[in-house]
Amino acid sequence: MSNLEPEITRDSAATLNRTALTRRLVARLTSEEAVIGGIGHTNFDLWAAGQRPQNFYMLGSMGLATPIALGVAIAQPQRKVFALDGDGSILMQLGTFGTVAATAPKNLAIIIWDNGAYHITGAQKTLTATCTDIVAVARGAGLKQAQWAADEAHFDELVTRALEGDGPWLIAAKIDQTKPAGVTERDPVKIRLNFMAGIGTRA
Ligand SMILES: Cc1ncc(C[n+]2csc(CCOP(=O)(O)OP(=O)(O)O)c2C)c(N)n1
Repeated sequence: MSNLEPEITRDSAATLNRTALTRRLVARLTSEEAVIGGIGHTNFDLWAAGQRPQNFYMLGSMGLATPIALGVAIAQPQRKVFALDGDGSILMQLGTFGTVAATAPKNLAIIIWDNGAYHITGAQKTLTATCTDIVAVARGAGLKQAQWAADEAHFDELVTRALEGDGPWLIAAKIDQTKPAGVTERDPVKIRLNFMAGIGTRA
């Protein structure tokens, strides 16, 4: 991160679209990077962006994408790992930021889709819609390479840094409340077995 870069805040960041950004991210993955999709809309869009054996789709529990991704990143340090999560979900697991910072896996990137709402359960407002800045929280927890995406091009730039440079990284994107482009097939056993095969822990 350059010191000359203008500081981007949640307020100054453009409002982007999760479906579009997820597709942009997935299109960049050429080295069997693992992607852990958090509950709900986040993993629905990951599913809709094209299923990959290295994708894990978390069903049911909020805030577990990052802890799962951390485990994968530690177990397989040669593999880049992305965790995708909604703001409501990560707000339930803020301790995770400190754990990631303390563990400091170079191969881990966390992406937070911040729509300021628990959208899937009725768009109740989350704290980020009022006062909480996820990037500031992450930095305070020790994740120094945490940044808002100013716009789509900047999101791509931050993904490039995560793919090419040493992490841990956190990219926060302010997003709109458009519904996701698909729905994940609800078969947890199949998801687990596919993922294990995808990351080479099962034949
Ligand atoms: C521990 C727990 N509490 C509540 C729920 C119900 N629930 C499922 S998804 C969700 C909202 C998720 O919000 P966010 O992560 O911001 O994603 P969005 O729906 O906005 O895409 C809630 C409250 C749950 N699954 N698990």
